[in-house]
Amino acid sequence: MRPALRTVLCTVGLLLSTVLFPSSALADNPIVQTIYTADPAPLVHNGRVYLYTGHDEDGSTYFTMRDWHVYSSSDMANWTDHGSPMSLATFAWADANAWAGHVAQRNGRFYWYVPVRDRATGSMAIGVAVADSPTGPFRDAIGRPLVNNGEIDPNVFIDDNGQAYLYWGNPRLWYVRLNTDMISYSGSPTQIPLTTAGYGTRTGNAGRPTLYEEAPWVFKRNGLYYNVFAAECCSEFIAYSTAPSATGPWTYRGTIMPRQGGSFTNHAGIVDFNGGSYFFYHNGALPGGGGFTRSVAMEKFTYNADGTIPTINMTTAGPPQVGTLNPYVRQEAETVAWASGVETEASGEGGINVGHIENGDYLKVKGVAFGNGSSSFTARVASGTGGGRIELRLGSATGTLVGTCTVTGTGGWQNWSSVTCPVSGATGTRDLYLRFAGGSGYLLNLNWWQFTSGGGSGGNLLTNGTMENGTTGWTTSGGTLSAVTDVAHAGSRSLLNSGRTAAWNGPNQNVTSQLTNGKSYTTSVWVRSQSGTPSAKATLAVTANGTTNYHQLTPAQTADTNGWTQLTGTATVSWTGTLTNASLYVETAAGTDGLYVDDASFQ
Ligand code: FUB
Repeated sequence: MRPALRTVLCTVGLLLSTVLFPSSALADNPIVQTIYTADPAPLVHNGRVYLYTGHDEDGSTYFTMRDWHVYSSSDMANWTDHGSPMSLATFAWADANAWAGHVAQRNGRFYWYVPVRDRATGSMAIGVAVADSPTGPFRDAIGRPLVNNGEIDPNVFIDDNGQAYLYWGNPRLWYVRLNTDMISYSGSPTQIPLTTAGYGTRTGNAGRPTLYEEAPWVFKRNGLYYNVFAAECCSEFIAYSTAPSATGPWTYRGTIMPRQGGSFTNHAGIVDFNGGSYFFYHNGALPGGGGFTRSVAMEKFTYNADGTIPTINMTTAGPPQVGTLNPYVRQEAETVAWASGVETEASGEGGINVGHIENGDYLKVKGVAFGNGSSSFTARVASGTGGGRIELRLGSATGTLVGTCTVTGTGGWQNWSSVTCPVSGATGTRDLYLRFAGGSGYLLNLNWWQFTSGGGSGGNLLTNGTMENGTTGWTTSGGTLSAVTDVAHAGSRSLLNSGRTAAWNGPNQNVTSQLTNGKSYTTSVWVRSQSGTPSAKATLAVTANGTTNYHQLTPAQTADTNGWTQLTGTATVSWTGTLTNASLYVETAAGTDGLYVDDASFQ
C-alpha cells in the first residue's frame, strides 16, 4: 500500500476510533484495511470461514488487479491475513485482469475458478487452480482456460447428488456441468434464459432487458436454489432469484442490498457459519476508496420464515463476534479486527508478519478473553533499526495501559527474536490494542504474540505496576516518592524515589496477603538512576514467626538504549510459621542517587 494511503488509513483509523464509534464498538467493516480488496468469495471449512478476494491496486482508475488474497476467521470479528497464494503469474497463458473468483472444495482439494485475460485471444476466460490447503499454494490445474467465451465471474455449486455446476457470465448467464475432477466438464456451456420473470426488468437498456449484470452466487437452502447476483449497472445493487433446480427455471425475488457504499460495482457471497448467515459484499469505504479501489465487508442476517432474504444494508460495525479470542495460545500478529497504518508481508519464519510499523500505528484484536488475568506478554519481533515499544492497551488505542514491551534492534527486519514483558490489570474479555510507539521511521516487525496467564488480580501481585496511576500502591522506605512524566520507560509516567539517604531506601509494596508458601515468583522491574550507575535490585523481605528473611528477586540485568535497566529473576519464597509481613523493595546495592522505577511485576 502506498505511503499516502497508509497515512490516510492511520488518520482515519484514529478518527473512526475516536469520533464515529464508541470505544466498545469500533468499526470492523471493511474487513481488510491494509490493501483494497474486492469480489468476496467466502468458504466454510473446518470451523473457519475462508475469504477469497481480489485486490484493487492502489490508485487504480480501472479494474487493475494482479493477484488474489486469502483471509480467514473463526469468530467473524478477527481475520487472519494469509497473503496472496495466487496471482496472474499462476496462469502462464493469462496476461491481465485478476478478477472475481470463487473457491469450491471437493475431496480434500480446493479449486479456485477465476476470470483472467487470455493472452492468446485478448478476451476474458475462466481458469482453474488447485491446492491441497484452503490457503494454497495454488497451481494452474490444466495449463489453459477451462472455458473461454469472453465472459467473467465464475461461481461453482455442488448439488446434493454430487453434480457440480460452473456458472458465470456478463452480459449473459451461463452454466456447464463440471465433472467430479472439477477441472473438466461434460456437455456444452448452456445459456440460462434471461427472462424478466426470472431476472427482473431493467428499463432503458434494450440490449439488456433483465436486471442480471454479473457475479452469480448459487446455493441451495431447504430444497430451494438461490442465485444472488449483481443487478443493473451502474451503479449495481444486489438482487436474487430462486428456482426448484440448479438449472432453473428461475424466478426473480427482489433486492437484497440496495445501491450504496461508494462503489459502482457490488459483488456478493453468502455462507452459513456457526448457526448464523453472513452476507459478504464490497464497497468504497476505505480512504481513497471508490469504484476501482474497493473493500470487502460483511453483515450477519436471518432468512425470513418463508426463505426469502431480507434487505441488508452496509454497516461499519459488522456482525457480532462468535465467541472470544484466546490470548494464551500463540496468535498471529496478522489476526486483527482492525489494522491502522501497518502493512502485512511474507515472513522469513513462514506465514505472514505485520510490518511497516510506525509510531502511533496499532492493531485491534477484538474480544480477547483474559479471564482471571495475565502475568506477561511475549512477542516475536524483528527490527532493522533501533526498535520501539509495543503498548498493550484495553478498549481503545489510548485505553488503559496494561503492559509495555520494549523492542531493541535485532539486526534486520527478518532477524526474529522474542521479547517478554510483565502485564498487569488485563482481566475479563476486552478489545486489545497493540499500539506501537517510538521514534520516526519504521520501528519493528511483529510476527506473533502470546500472553501468559497468571492468577489473582491480573497476574501481577503489585498494584499499579505500570506507574500510570501515580504513586498508588507504593510507599518508600526513605526519601520522597513522586510520579513523574518527564522520564518514563513506557506509557507516560514513572515513579521517582528522590532524597534517598541509604542504599536500602526505595519504593516498596506490601504483598503479605497475596503470597503462597513455597511458590516460585518471577519478578521484572525497570529502573533508572537519576545520576551515577548504582546497581539496583528488588528484594522481598519476608517476616514470619518474628524472623525476617531477604529474597533477592532480580539477579539478571538487561540495559536498554534509553538509560533503563530491566531487572529480572525467579525465586521460590517459603517460610516457617505464621507470615506477618512480606514487602517487595526496589533498592540499590550502594549509593543514594534518586531512583526511577517503572513497569514492575511480581507474579
Ligand atoms: O473486480 C472486477 C469485476 O468487477 C468483477 O469481475 C465484477 O464482478 C465486478 O465486481
